[in-house]
Amino acid sequence: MTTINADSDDQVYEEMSRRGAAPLWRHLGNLFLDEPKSAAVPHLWKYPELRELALHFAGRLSIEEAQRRVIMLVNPGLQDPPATVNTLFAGLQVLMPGEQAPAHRHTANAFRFIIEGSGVYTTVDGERVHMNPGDLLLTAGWQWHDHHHEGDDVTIWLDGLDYPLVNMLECGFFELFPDGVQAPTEPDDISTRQMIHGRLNPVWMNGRPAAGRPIGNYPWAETEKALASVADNADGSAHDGVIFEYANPWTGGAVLPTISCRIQRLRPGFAGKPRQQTASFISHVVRGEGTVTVDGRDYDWGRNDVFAVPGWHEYSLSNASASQDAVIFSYSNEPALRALGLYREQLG
Ligand code: GTQ
Ligand code: FE2
Repeated sequence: MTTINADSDDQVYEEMSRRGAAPLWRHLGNLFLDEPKSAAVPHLWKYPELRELALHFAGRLSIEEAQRRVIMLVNPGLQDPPATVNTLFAGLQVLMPGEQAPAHRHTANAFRFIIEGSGVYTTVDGERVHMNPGDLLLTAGWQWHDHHHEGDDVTIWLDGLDYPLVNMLECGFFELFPDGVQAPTEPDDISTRQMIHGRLNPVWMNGRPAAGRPIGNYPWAETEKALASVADNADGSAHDGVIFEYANPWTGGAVLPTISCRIQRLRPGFAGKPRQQTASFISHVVRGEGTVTVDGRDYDWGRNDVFAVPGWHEYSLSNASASQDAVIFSYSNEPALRALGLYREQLG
């Protein structure tokens, strides 16, 4: 039995630490904040700068060596381990004609939003899913996937993953596919062709393929049709303009358990009201130019740029153009927060 000197608190604090204990009264302020304080900071990445870096390595780093040639978008406040916002990652992946990235799977959920290129597909659990600019492709956690480029142009897409959350939860698993490349076992693009109608779900498909990812690709043509069809007769949200969430056709909810993907149109002259939310999000500009104002600071974005807004920062979006729409793709961790009862927002 150890004895401690009851006359000296300092010695007792040291002994407390040796015994694997700590005084809550010295930690309260850090452990129970009045409100969230993000380690991540708001940040804007300019596409031309990232593209130049990506193409440099496309010319001299083989896909065999790189496995996946991805330029990570690292938040200045989240460098170790690197992440883009607290629970989410963004990267720009380059695939050159003739290349294929080895088949693998991971528990992290992933998607790709295509920026440029054609003639590319990803085989997802045996289904070849073709992609074109503006398409949203899903790879839910633990689905096998390998990328193939059979076209002639440089392909670049935005990767979104939730590995920062998965790793924080210490639930990360990764596996290489035994033969390197999956042989197709399903008709090409079958999940998209059967499921994209949204209001007409094929009953016999219920539960297959993996219920987590019923649609392989949300094609840009469908997305653009939705944006165009409400263009002139809906005001949308005062904060976000006309905004749609990509939906899982069976549940009507977010496309991945931890990630909500959205597309929004800011009309010419749109000036969004400010809001803040516990969810963190990352946005990719499909077209147009505008500004996101975060905590009073302006970040001016243009085509293909990416910006990150960590949770609980007040932000607003605007499109200063008098004639051009702005269209933005974004993804957030809102479903994860909602599932845990932690989603809050404050509307300005
Ligand atoms: O394309 O499978 O950006 O596994 C990071 C991890 C992309 C991918 C990333 C990945 C992938
Ligand atoms: Fe992957």
